[in-house]
Amino acid sequence: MSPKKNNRRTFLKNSVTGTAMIAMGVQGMGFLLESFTTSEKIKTHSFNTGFDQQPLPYAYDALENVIDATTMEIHYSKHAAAYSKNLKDAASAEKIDSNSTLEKLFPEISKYSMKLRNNGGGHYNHEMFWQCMRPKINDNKPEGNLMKLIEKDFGSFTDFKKQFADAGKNRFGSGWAWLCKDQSGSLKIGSTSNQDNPLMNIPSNEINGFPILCLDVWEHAYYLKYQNKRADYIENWWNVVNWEYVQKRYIAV
Ligand code: MN3
Repeated sequence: MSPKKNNRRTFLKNSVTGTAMIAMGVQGMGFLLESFTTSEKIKTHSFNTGFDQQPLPYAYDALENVIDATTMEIHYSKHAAAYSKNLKDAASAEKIDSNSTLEKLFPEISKYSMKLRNNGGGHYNHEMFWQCMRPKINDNKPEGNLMKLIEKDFGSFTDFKKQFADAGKNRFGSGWAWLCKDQSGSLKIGSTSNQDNPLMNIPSNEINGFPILCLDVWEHAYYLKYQNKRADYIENWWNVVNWEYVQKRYIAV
């Protein structure tokens, strides 16, 4: 068995254990969380994602000069809203508890329909994507421990940005670029196609782990302002990354 396959199996096995722990309830289980691996903690962290859209954390025009207001409005109120609605339809048809979370479903998503996979991913990825951004800040970059981790795993912040941007640029067709935390706490970069994400148990996934930063590289995310120039969109996007949020996600798992 290849190391990659082995990692995936370990990830899935641990995810199932984590689900069982959730069923027991999180209250008063702090002493047990200490021994959790990353994927097990995913089930208990504070970023659990339900099926409804949360309010956009800023106005449609808050990211202007990087992402225009019209793109934001269509993206949030049409594209992302449709994923949420279709996810709820699929969950209802497949008799999934409406109080369940996507973090519980993704490690076993392959046993459900493509409608649930596409719309579950579409909803989760966008809910995370909105939080990963904030109004533009000059000289925007991570601080403290997160910057140290990035420098340890990628050499420098510049090298990290290049590798992440390449993941987005080289994703053929529609998909997402990701920065993930793996079970050892290391950072990894990869991309997924369509609305798949690194929490899903999909054999074709090139990256598994807990996502802490994501970038939508579907054309609907940038075409009005950037047309075919995906690289320019990514280059500009660094100015609006919410590094505090990324760090919170890293700490949560
Ligand atoms: Mn999108």
